[in-house]
Amino acid sequence: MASLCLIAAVNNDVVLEQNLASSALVRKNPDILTTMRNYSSASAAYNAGLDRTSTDIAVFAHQDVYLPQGWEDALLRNIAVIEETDPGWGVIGVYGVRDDGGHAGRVWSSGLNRELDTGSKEPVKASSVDELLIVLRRGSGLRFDEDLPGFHMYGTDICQESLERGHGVYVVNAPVVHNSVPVFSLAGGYTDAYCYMRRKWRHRLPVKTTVTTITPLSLSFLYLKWRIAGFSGRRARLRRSQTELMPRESAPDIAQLLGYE
Ligand SMILES: [Mn+2]
Repeated sequence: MASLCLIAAVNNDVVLEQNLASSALVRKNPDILTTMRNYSSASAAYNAGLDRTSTDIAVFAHQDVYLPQGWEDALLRNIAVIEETDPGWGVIGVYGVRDDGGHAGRVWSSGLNRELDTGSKEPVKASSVDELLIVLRRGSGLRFDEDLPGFHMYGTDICQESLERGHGVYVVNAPVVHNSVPVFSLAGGYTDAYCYMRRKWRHRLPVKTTVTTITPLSLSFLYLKWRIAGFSGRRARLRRSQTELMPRESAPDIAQLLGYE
């Protein structure tokens, strides 16, 4: 029955149960979800997940992502459209960066407290996808780079790997709820990943992610560090005021409100 599998790196069971595990797809078929715990990096967790599963389509999702009812049908329809022209595709996301640098996709972000929707209905060629959800075609032979430390930028990295090997990267219209919880900090780990990526993809710079642009200049790296410091502080203040001011909606309620299911 299952033509796809779901793989998630988990460090918070409450977040998992309230989001990814409460998706209809998982409730109907709990075996579809493989959870990876206690890995030192997202890449290590995801490769181990790949080795534990066998479906051609592997979906790597954050524990704080809720898949609306019928989401898998929307994904499979989009894959069929992509395969009409590109049967050798490598990576698909639900939100990402287009070749021209603009964003593409549709997702509810609880962290930003708004819906991101660029309005594209058809699959869009992309240069990077957001880590919230990454679809991999196993037949492409792609794997996550275990030399990339921590829990950041692995989506951008595997997209560069895919493009370098001639496998297309796309963003599709299959909206999800990203009930973002600050589980992994944007501090230390982020700059390590940034430096690794800048070294590894020297010949492809600048590389755009949905959060920042990886550039060759050290000045921009200092700027990023400064931005992240400010960003984390602002986020923490915002989150405090948000949690004080409004009750947190449940993921299924948000999906219903937005017409995702
Ligand atoms: Mn997340």
